[in-house]
Amino acid sequence: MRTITMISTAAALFSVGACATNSSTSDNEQDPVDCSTQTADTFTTGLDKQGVNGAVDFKLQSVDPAPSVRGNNTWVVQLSAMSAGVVGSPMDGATISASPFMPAHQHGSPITPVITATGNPGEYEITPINLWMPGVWQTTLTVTSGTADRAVYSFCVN
Ligand SMILES: [Cu+2]
Repeated sequence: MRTITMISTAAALFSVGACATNSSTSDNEQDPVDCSTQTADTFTTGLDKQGVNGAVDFKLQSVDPAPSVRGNNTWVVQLSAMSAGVVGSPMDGATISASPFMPAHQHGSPITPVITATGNPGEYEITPINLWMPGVWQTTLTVTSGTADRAVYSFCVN
């Protein structure tokens, strides 16, 4: 009973969030979005982002499916230490989190991704990246071990 209550409350919150910011029917959860009109990253293997603090270099090695889709996605990212703008050694044993966010509606995703080292130097699998609504999602990858840093990957899904 308690569990059922919590689930319906969460569902209600997401519904309210989507409706409250709807200015047109194109923002509706059910409707596809024309991603060609949206500003977002285009995935290429090794898509590189330097962390905002200049301490970590992020390379998105793969997205599955590619391109990203509405629903659950699996990403692989490689982290390397960075100093004075120069990319150094791969970072093993890093503590990472990933949080998808939809800026148009100011909401996130209810599913927390699991992050696992792949065994390749500085490489981690992140799954699921849950992009549950059509539109642009900004997913922030945050490293909290060592010098904290973060980078944002932005993808449009339908
Ligand atoms: Cu949304």
